[in-house]
Amino acid sequence: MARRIRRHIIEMITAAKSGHPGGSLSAVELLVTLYFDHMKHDPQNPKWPDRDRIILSKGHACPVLYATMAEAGYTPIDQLNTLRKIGSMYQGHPDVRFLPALEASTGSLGLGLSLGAGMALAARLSKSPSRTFVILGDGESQEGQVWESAMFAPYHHIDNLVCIVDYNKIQLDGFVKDILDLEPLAAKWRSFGWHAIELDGHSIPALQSAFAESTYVKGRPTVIIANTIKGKGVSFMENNPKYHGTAPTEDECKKALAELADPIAA
Ligand SMILES: Cc1ncc(C[n+]2csc(CCOP(=O)(O)OP(=O)(O)O)c2C)c(N)n1
Repeated sequence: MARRIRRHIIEMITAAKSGHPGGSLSAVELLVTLYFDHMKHDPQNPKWPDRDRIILSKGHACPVLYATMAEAGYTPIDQLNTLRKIGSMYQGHPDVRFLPALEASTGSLGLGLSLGAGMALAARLSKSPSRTFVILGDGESQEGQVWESAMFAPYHHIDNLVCIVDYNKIQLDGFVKDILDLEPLAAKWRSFGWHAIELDGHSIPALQSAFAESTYVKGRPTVIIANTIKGKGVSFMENNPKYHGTAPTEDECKKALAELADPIAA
């Protein structure tokens, strides 16, 4: 499924001739594990009040969200290539006006964890078992509001909230450590009162056990620092800041799809 979603990402962004491949590819296993293994949700009933919620705070990486939601049965797969077209449900950043199954419109970085903390707190007040998952970028983590919500959630003991940092070490036009280093990142989250787990964000078994662990942590939220590779799965995009916001050419698309071919089908 992860490989399939990577192929969708490449095809969608190539068709749109613009978009963000690097940060979409780094987050594939995070979303696949949540949608296909961990979260309680129902694509036939997207507004089920007790559903688990996911907020892609790093909204520019929406191709991974759209491809995963389509494969999960929320939206049509055959329209993925309308990404970024006027009127498409697959807007350049997630927009609930066009895709009501989304939990929030995102893309203005820094806001998602506040939204998620509010949703998780609301669920608790409503005595709902719903849990909320927020996916945050590392460059995004330089935004001040991230740390306001990081302070808020443990203070209010919001233990049905899980924040996943897609720690791919690259932001818009360079490496995070050269622009505004986040280290020591896990220690920062722990000092704010979070239960912090560090893992390989491309390991589905590691993600499965971390999400399972988060359900047992009581009295405080969990943050998963997911070490990932920007552009993961496509050799010439991996760890290359150029592919933060550059669409593949037709030739690059062919090369990428060949690398992502399904070995079982081949
Ligand atoms: C408030 C705000 N400022 C700036 C931008 C422009 N912008 C889009 S993506 C990006 C870099 C994000 O880096 P990171 O969070 O590391 O994302 P990833 O590497 O996971 O794609 C920036 C600055 C934005 N979308 N929102």
